[in-house]
This record gives sequence, C-alpha cells and structure tokens, in this order.
Amino acid sequence: MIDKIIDLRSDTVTKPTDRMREAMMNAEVGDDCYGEDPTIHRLEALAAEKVGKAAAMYVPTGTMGNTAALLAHTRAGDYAIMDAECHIYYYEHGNVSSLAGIMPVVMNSPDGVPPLEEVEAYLQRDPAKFPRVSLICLENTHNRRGGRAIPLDRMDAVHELAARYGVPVHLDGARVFNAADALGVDVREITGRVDSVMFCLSKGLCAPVGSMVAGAADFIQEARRARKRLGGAMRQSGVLAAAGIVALTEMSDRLGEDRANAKLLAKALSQFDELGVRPETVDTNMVFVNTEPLGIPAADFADRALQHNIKVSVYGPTTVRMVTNHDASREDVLYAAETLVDLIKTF
Ligand code: TLP
Repeated sequence: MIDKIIDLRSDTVTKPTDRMREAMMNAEVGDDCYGEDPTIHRLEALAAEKVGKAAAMYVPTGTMGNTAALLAHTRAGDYAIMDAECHIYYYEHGNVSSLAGIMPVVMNSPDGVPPLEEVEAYLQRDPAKFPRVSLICLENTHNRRGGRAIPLDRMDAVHELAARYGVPVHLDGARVFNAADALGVDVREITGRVDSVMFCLSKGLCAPVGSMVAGAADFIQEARRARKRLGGAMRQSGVLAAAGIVALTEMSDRLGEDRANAKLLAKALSQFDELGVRPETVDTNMVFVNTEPLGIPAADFADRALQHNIKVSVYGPTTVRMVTNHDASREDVLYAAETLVDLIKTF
C-alpha cells in the first residue's frame, strides 16, 4: 500500500506551493482598509485584467464573494433566478435570503443552465405587480452537475436574454479556469458573457485563501460596501494576496493535468457500467460514483477507500465525488484508480 494519503475530496485540499510561501514571506503590505496594501492592489488589478473586467475585489472565500455580488446587484425583496443544484442555493446556508434578502427562484435543467422559456416568463412579469427579477446566476464549471463546463453558446443565450430585459448575470466561477481549460478558450471568453464573476484562488489554483469578485467599476464599489457589511474587509491581507498572485500567474495553465487525471480515473471506473461513471462527461477535474448498485452508502465506500489511504468525498447518500488536484500526481491517481477498481470488485 502507498505510504501517504491521496486526498481526492476536493481541489481545496492542496497546500500552498513553495513559490507561494516565498511570495507570502516577502509580500509588501499595508492597511487595506485605508487602501494601502500594494500587494492587494496588484492582485486586484491582475484579477480584473485576467477576466477582462474593469475592477476586482479580494475576499476571503468564494461564499463571501457570491454573497457580496448578490448584495451589490439586488435589493431585498427581489427575485434571483438560479439552478436548483447551484452552490449559491445548495451550500451557502441561505445567505441569498438571510443576508441579501432575495427570494431565489430555483429552476432545474440537466446542464445547470436555467431553461430560457422559464426564465423569460419571469422576466416578462409586470414589476409593478410582482417581485422584480434583479439577477440571474450561473455556475461554470458546475459542481453538482458533474463538474461540467457550460458551453459558450449556452452562456450566450442566457446573457442575450438577460440583456434584453436589462437584468445582470452573475457567474459563480469558483472553477472558471477549469472551465476555460475544458472549453479550450481564454477565460475572458467565458467571463465576457456575464456581468460579474466570482472565482476562487483556493480551489484548483492552490492558494491557501481567497477569491475574487470582478465586474464593472461601479459594481465593485457596491461590492466593497457589501464586503464591509459581511465583515470581510481585511488589513495587511497582502500576505495572503501574494499567494493569489502566484495562483493567477503560475497555476492556471496546469489545470489540463487535473483534467487528464480525472479522465484516467473515470476510464478505469467506467468498466463498472452500473456506477454511472462516463468518461465522455468528465469535462474537468471531477468524477462522481453512484454507490447504490454496490449496495452500500457513499459513507461506507469512503471508509473502505480510506483503509487504502484514498480520501473521497461523500456527496450524497449514495454519491461519492473525487476531485483531481495539484497535490495528487498522475502516479497517485493511477494508484487510486487501480485500488478502487480492486475494491469495487470485492462488493
Ligand atoms: N465548493 C466546495 C464545497 O463547498 C462543496 C468544494 O469542495 O467543491 N462556488 C462553488 C461552485 C464551489 O464549489 C464552492 C466551494 C464555492 C462557491 C464556495 O467557495 P468557498 O469554500 O471558498 O466559500
């Protein structure tokens, strides 16, 4: 058995790289609440430029970034349209309602893009009589829909419809660089199709902390006020931002390795037809396994995998998620694939 743990629970489990630790140690800092942290300024300018937006803001987490964006785009009592499986609705503890005062209108579609006819029906409602639809949220890559990359034409369709009604689109782009890698485009092709984007430095890009919100200058100004309301303004946070700069400049180009490793894992597991692993639907770094046909809950599968030093995440009663990442090499993933195949044969 391998003498270390191979952690495939998420791409958030990675440790900062040596280059990040060095940059953090040497970071020039100041009080960011006075606007005096030069490293924060550099990161925010770089992030805005990377995703082709006028401005960007650093936040500690993706959840806070999404909530700040919701607060900046909407007023309490408004509707925001989103997919039923999106992170904002599914995992963010009701921030959309409790902090932003928004009523989420959740819609269902297999690829996670709210169906256009249903969206338009809401947009056509008379705002004098009904709650105003003030935002549409998308997620790319879409976590709970298999880590799939939403194609540009699907994003176009939503953006075009929303623009016709003057409604902004916010992208939860926690893994937008994985989406860009999967679609083979510059990330701006994706972010150019939305009004605002949140993306994480701490997912596939290995930074220890931090996410960015990017959009128009007046939107970011509002988002900064929202960040204060959420208690998320920081002081000498340049020590953290320094790692974010390394994440953005050095780490996004390697995401193809994680995609290739996920494919490899999916191919190995696809020999068990009933588990529902289809390599052709693995667009990025996530592989989902249905443990129901094995007659065991996902938690038992995870326990058995851990006995072989492989950590997987329990994503539902009978759903296991594995996410390839920087700290799991091709060799590690090969070991995991072979070991899990042997394990599955024992059920
Ligand atoms: N996702 C985490 C868990 O919360 C599920 C993970 O391991 O995948 N948007 C998306 C699409 C996300 O997947 C996540 C985190 C977030 C937002 C929130 O980011 P953080 O954890 O930084 O608040």
